[in-house]
Amino acid sequence: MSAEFDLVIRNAKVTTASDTFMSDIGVIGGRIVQMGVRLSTGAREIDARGRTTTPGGIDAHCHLDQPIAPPAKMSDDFESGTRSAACGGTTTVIPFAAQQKGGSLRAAIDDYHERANGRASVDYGFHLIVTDPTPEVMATELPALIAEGYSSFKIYMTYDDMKLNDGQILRLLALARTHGAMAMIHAENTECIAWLTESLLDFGLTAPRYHAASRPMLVEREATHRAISLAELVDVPMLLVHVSGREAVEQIQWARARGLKVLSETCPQYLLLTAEDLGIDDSYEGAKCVCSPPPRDAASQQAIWAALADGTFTVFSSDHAPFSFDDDQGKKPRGREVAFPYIPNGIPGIETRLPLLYSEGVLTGRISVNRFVELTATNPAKTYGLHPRKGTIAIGSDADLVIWEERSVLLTNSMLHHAVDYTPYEGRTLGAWPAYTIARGDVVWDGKQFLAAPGRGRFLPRGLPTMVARRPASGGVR
Ligand code: DUC
Ligand code: ZN
Ligand code: ZN
Repeated sequence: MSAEFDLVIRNAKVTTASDTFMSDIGVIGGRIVQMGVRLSTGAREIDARGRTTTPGGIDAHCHLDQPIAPPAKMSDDFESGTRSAACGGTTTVIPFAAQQKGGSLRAAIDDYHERANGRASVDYGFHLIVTDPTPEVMATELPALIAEGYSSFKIYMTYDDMKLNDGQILRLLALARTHGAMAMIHAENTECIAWLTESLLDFGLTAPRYHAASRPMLVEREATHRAISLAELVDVPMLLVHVSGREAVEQIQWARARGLKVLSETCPQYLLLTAEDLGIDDSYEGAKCVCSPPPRDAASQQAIWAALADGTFTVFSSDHAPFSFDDDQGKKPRGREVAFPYIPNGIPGIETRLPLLYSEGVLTGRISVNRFVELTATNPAKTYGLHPRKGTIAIGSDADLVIWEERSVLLTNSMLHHAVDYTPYEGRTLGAWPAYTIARGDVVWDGKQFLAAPGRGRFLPRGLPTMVARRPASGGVR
């Protein structure tokens, strides 16, 4: 008798954002077609043995093979980056196609498709980064790209080659409102950073640890408040990315208390690292943890944990920005130890995001396993127009699943699958790792080996965000 299903997962403790229950999961053609007990046979069967089974993770903020100014170059392309994602339980990634100043958004998208096509092993969508909102971009390109499935774009308030002024941001927020897109904002006050950087360099303070001193919490707090105010003026939901500290959290909670639809994201580095990881002396090792915003202090870590637990944060992403340490295209540009403003910003984390949060959040009782699912899969899917195809375990959804093994794991870079030469979490003991990662019904990680071929991942044109209700747009700016 031939099997009814391509794959049956038996005895799964199915865990969604709202429920936990025992079930078998039947998969045909990469989709979940049946759930219940004692399902009929599958061509392949996996016994989950009562282990927690969550939706595959969605990493809605990661950088892969993103072109940047030489000599820096990202270590991970779509092949190594999505391999690493799969081995850590992530089955969908949404990296960024960045417009070059003077270039078109369409050119950025075309270039990025070329980089991903044939290389990705898990499904992927693209956010846009708008760096040059020309009349053509605003009137034609961006509305067309939103309709084609690029339904979110990032706005930078800092970085010389990316930053937009308040007027440009207002116009982009109005465009997001009209077309139903999600604006993502990197909130740091660029003038404060420039002045502090200049002052530190004038005093000869160049070590990696001064990166944190050049971007104190106030810098993020001010820009967060300004971004909230601009979105309030336009009356549009928006999402603040990589929120790092207590003062930014307070701004978000203040906005929510006023009824504003402010969504927010945080990342593992703000739970687990502090500014001290950038160095307590002038050692260059601290370059490994140079990212923006920088990790803060213990009080901020507590505030970020509390905001993860109480519902303040919407999504939990890696902000994987893969620059190797001992590499002249990475943290040592042209082979040199450089002053902090010249260290490429970002840390790796696409593979460790889910195991770290499961271990440090769920297993310690700081968050429930259902909240874990909400933050890492369901809310990212709703926020970026992928739900219910992605982000949940339900009949009709893609069979993107993680079966968790709760066991002690000593984390070392040698066990990871990215192309970066370090992890900032080297030597930590975790309490869980995926026993299986299943992507559209394919076992891509079996707890020991990566099993997918480059190119199995498909591009995902995304719908409009459904995370928050919106007022119908009344023809643009009010
Ligand atoms: N900060 C960003 O805004 N993006 C990439 C990495 C980083 O540190
Ligand atoms: Zn950013
Ligand atoms: Zn980023």
